[in-house]
Amino acid sequence: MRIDRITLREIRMPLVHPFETSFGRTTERRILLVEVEEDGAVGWGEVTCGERPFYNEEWVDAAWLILRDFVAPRILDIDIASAADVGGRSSHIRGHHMARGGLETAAWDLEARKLGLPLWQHIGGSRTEIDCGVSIGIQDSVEELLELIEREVRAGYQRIKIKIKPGWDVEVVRQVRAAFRTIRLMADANSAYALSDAAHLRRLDEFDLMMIEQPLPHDDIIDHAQLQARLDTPICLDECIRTARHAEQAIEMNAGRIINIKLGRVGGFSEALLVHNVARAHGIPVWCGGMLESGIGRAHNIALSTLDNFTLPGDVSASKRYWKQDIIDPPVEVGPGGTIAVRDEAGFGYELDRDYIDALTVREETIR
Ligand code: OSB
Ligand code: MG
Repeated sequence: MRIDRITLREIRMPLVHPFETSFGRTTERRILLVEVEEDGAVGWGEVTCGERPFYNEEWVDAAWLILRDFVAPRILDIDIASAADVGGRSSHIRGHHMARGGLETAAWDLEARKLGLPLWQHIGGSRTEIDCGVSIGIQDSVEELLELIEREVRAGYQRIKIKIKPGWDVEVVRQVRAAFRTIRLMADANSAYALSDAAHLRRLDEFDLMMIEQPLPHDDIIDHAQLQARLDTPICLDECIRTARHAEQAIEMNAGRIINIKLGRVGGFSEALLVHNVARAHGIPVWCGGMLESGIGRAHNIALSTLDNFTLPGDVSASKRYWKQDIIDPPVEVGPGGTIAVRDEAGFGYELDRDYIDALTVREETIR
């Protein structure tokens, strides 16, 4: 492939409900979209970083500059064998996986469209529907949380993830479990604890959680291994796994028993495939995480989730849980059984609502 244009666009989209994690609350998303073009054919990607450098080091303004000043010059008007080689063109850049992943995923979409293949088939996926869970943020009261869970369980979602932090953890999980005795339930701490909290976290063992996600610091695989040795509940790693090598090391050390794969966090499809394969080779199940994506990132997540080792429900859910109106058509919908059916159109499989994207755009820059 030979990409002759890269366009960066920032759109603003208010969330239907604010989303709160241990590191903060989001009410309006700033989303950086990446469009790549080759001979008139285009592909689209989404940079999945947050508005602030709190989940990882990335945020929208930094991602824009990384792409414009350091990635684009390594991609434009250069013959690249295939989308699988796009990520490697910027692997000399330290970190900034989400910025780089926005362009990498756009290149995969472009390549799939040119081949006339659905993206999920192009990456080697085999599922025709994917299993869905939801991630529910920290609420003002347990009553509100219980109501939200009730609604999502009734909608058919196959597992419920709640966010925890010190002061909103054991007693909240106890009440949720008391109200919903049989649901598949898990908790995500987004790095809010330290290894010295091990005795406290052990109290979660009595609630039959599927897993506890990323309890300890974002970059500390070693402490997670220490903690896993003291917990019955499986640890799922999110923030810690930025490369396939990290996955290998974490698995070797027994730092967790499940891996959440996010396209952005690992820099795109090529590395996500490697993480998936490493986990599969070790018998470690994976699932697809979410970053409050617009329809574009959501469509990429659906494609990723069709790989065979995505055996647990992910955080990929219906557009309407996030947006009054999504930028893709149709919006992502979840059936009563809690699944999303893949689409057979070429590329990521949805139409873009270009007029709506234009209306949401606050800045745009084209690099040739
Ligand atoms: O840790 O999985 C996370 C949202 C923002 C940042 C980090 C995370 C999340 C979610 C939401 O859990 C998943 C989603 O619904 O997109
Ligand atoms: Mg997480």
